[in-house]
Amino acid sequence: SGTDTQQALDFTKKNYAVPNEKYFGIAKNKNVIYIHLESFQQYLVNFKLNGEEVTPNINKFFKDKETIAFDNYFHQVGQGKTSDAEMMLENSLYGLASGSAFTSKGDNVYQSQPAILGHHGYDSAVFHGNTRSFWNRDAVYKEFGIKNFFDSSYYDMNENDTLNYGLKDKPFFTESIPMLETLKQPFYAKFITLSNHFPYPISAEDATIDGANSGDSTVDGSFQTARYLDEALGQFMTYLKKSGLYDNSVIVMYGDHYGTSDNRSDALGKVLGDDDVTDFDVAQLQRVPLMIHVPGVDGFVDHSYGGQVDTLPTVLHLLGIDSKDYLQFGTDLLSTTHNQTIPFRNGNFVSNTVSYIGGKYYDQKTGTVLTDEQVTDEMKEQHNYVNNVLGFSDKVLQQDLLRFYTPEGFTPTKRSDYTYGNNST
Ligand code: GP9
Ligand code: MN
Repeated sequence: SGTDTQQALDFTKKNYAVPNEKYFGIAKNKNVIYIHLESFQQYLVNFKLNGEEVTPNINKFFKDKETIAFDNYFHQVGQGKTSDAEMMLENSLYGLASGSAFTSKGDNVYQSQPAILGHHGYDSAVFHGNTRSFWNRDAVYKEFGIKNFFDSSYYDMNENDTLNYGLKDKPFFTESIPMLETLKQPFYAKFITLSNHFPYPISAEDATIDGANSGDSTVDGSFQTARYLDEALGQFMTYLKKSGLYDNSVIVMYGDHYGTSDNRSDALGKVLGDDDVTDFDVAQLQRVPLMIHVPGVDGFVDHSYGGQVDTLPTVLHLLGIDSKDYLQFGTDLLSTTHNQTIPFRNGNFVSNTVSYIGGKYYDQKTGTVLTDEQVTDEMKEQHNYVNNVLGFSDKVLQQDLLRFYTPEGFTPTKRSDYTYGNNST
């Protein structure tokens, strides 16, 4: 109801973090390019396998003099995996406790990034080499205000160029370029990669490095598919630089979620040199990359704790759009009052001082379990915040609360304005 909406709004208003003056609006009117790194975790960044970097191009982007990179940024997905990551990045709302909100809440009202940017004169497109109905994207993207959805019907899906969930990343980027060039600037564009996905199959021809040696073929192969993704990206980066888009766009690269599930952590631990992967370690492994390239900015590695829900307010503020009037649960990572308590979807959390995992509090620096006496009021407050924020976010999705609130200057998205799919072939 309207009252529930007001309570959720009051909660987000109280949590709102004011933009950092140093960064607010420095990327005004620039294009925004998101690159969704499938199943890509932070441990891959700068990781060497057999003495060689696995992802040299991503490492280069991480260190770029104009990149603000985060090394304590966590995925927060639940069962909705990729779709949960997209939900969080486009709306700064959490996914649901079970299932995928894309599937069950695909008809809700949203005030998403592509629609917000649309009101600021942006064109928009998502590129993805799988069929558009996967994760119910063809329905929910319309509610998000995404003008163009280039799904597999726009690509050459020949046998050689496809594997696992769809188009391989190299032909994907190559074929996307002419479609990207049809967009009007400034644009929002999101590229959702596919090749680095469980169970990590790869052809002999595409495998340009040896796999790892843990004995778990999915863990071992994932280093080869990560390299393939990296090479595809390297080619795309070359294009972005040559075309001038690199200097005219905010480029956001992020990992969507874990690539290795908890029950394979021991195999992964073998490769990473950790022979006793504890519950605490598994939680720490949920770090994924977030790298934001901003033309002209003095780049650095930011060690603040953050999560996927924090991405949207951060990017909006870089573009000079205040998130204040939107119902968003994350806070700007670059704000001096950014909230560093990062909820996971199951109610666990991590933060710069303490982690809460499976009913136990851990000292974040040492990883040791805290005794009851050592658990401070502040930690309990963090725990409280986690329960509240997840509860409010669930209410927004379950009761479709954005129906009852329209931010000033925002026009509700109309599904009938959008048609997807290429019927010309
Ligand atoms: C499918 C792709 C994978 O189109 O985005 O989704 P996931 O299995 O990672 O949730
Ligand atoms: Mn995914």
